[in-house]
Amino acid sequence: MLCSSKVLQSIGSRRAHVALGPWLVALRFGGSSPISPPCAGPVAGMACVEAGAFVRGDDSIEAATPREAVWLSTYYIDVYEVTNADYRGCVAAGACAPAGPRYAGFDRDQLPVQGISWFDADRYCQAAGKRLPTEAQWEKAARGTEGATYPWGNQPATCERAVFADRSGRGCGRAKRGAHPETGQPWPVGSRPAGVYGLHDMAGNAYEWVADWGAPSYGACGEACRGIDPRGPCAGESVCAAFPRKVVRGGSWYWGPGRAKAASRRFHVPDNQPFHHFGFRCAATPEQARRLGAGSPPGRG
Ligand SMILES: [Ca+2]
Repeated sequence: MLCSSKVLQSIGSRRAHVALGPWLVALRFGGSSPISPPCAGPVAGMACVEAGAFVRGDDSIEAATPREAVWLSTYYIDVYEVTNADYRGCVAAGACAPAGPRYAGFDRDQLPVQGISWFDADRYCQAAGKRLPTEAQWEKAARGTEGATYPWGNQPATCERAVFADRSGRGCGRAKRGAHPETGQPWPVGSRPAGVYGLHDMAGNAYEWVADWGAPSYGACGEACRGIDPRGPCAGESVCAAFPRKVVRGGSWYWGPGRAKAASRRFHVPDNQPFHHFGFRCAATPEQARRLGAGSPPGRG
């Protein structure tokens, strides 16, 4: 990929306080956008997000400031949250550590796996030939290029669109089994219509780990969170003493519509102590996607 200093300066000096129409993208990047491979072809269970700029952040959410343009290379991302059945398959194959939810009924096959650590999630994605999405990749996949509030656009969250806590209760009124039914519970993945890029449950259902360490805001993160393909503090390396928490995104069945916003951020230590019911989905580079069968002739994938 070509990452000229001119392009970096162009991105860094112009904040996106308005929508990024195609003509505006051309102006913003001076007609010299970075180069990235195109989508390599379909991969089962994944969607491809073409290279380009998107509006990241929200100036009404302190942790998500400032709102500005970020440019991402082409990547793939899972259409669904990883399920209990998926995760158990990885454990059975000896590639993942046993882990999962603690509440009654939360372990059904098609519910999103939850209650795993960031390390468990990272290990699963690697075993699948993928990787956790960067925080920026996750956000672009959740709102598209123009800075929408939710995966479906700017209309309010409803239980027809997402699994979250509304007036009917947590989990859209789907009671938890056993004690404390008011806690609610998640729904099988894909219970709600697909949003931008054809992805399900980017708002609500399971909270989702992403790759990045979490600075308290993008401003506090600085250059590591700006420009082209940002990877967050410490470039996502295995240790980051200054910012020891990872990021989870998208809200969940337990929380209200504010946390389900595409720009909302939450932080937690990667070993998941104290325990929370967090889940995840994986992403892939175009190179990984080719190894997963993208672009192969029918019958040879
Ligand atoms: Ca989710």
